[in-house]
Amino acid sequence: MKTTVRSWFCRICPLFPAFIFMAGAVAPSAAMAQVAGMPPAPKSQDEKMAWFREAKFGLFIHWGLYAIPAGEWKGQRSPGIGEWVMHRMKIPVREYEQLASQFNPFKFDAEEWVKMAEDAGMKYIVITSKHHDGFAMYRSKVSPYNVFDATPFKRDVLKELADACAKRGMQFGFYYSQAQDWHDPNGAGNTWDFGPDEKKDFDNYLRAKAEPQVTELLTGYGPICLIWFDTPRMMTPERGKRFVDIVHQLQPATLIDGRLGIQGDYHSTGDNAIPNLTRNDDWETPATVNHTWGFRRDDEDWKSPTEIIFKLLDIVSKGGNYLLNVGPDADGIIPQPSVDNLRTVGRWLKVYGEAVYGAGRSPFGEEFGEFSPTQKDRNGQPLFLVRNDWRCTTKPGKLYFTLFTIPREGLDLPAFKNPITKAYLLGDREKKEITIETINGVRVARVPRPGPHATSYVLCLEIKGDTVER
Ligand code: FHN
Repeated sequence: MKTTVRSWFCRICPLFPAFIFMAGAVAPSAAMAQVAGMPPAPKSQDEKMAWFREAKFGLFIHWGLYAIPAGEWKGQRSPGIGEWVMHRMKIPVREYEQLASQFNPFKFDAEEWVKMAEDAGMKYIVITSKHHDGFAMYRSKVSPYNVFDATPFKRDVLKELADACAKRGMQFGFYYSQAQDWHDPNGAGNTWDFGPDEKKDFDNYLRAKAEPQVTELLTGYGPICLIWFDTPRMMTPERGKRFVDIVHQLQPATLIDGRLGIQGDYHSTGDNAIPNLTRNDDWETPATVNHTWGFRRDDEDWKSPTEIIFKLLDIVSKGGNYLLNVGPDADGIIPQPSVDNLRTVGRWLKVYGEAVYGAGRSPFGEEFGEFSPTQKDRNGQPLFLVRNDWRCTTKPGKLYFTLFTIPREGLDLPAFKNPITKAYLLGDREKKEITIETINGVRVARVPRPGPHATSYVLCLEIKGDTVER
């Protein structure tokens, strides 16, 4: 007969409940000090955000026990996103936690994952340290329900990734589900085992598990570039502030995303949601490379490299970052089609990355499209008619037009007053001058296709003056 993680742990550790209680001992206190060797407190919000504004493109990884059922439970297809299988199928904790005894991803290679992100041109990695199912993907002293203590794998996945990231100079951050925890009787979300959320002692869960685990994550894994909290159910400002205090005290340079339930360092959009127009704050779109976050065996609808490049430029030109997810399988393999597509994007970025990394918003806006005066979207709001011919990003004295359709008759440049001093294609070593003609007051760039297979490429205009005058 299979044993549950909890019963197994109770057998080898009869003091289990006391152990959980004592876990509070690692909860942060007022006396908690910044961890030695961590980056110093930034002097300003601009300094704090600098790496994020430069990075633009990050890798999200959803990995956990849910990679084993991979979208199916007892022969039945579980609809929706893979990591929600426990919730969708109302799997009792006692059954779900047995997955831990099967988790043995012998093909997991932290260096290979980090190298893949690097090849894709991604500048930071954010991985699920604990998703809603409550299972920690690292060696946690707070709860034995973790990848080291509860699986035959017995390796600290996050430590291996943290080391590989440190070695390769990759920024590393954690996703942490602070509110939903379907394994904990007082965590939000599991109503089938533990009854309605309103009746739970949510603060007990926060103090005994979530806060101490976030403390562990910020003390044992080197500098953490950001913490990605999610689904802030039952998170009051007071509860949110307790997490902010932990982060600020332990690693003041660590960013907090926009889903804690209290103001973070930047805005997180909805899943896969790209705003129609420019936003002036710091923001990030979390997005899937197919339709799920955690691995599903039946989801092979991969976004093409061209789609990914368009979304990346769309986001950067509106002032945001693109956090693109992969869902490794139960062996520790990132599905090959997603790897192939991401590497193709990386090859594109090797040539055209100047238009992306550290690039500023479009000074125009008309290229995004416009609201239809008559048509409505499915929410009854005016329909936004998207244009996708080109996107524009900027650096002082430079405009980058990434073109997604090849205008045979030349690209009509949007109106701006600055004289153009140089025009060339990025990636052209000779910087061959592109002809700009003025026709009826419109400047037209005669852009040649740089190669027979080019689907998107970048026209760089050097202009007089650092900023665009319209
Ligand atoms: O419920 C989660 C979901 O599983 C996934 O982690 C995404 C990523 O943005 N966040 C929540 C839904 O918005």
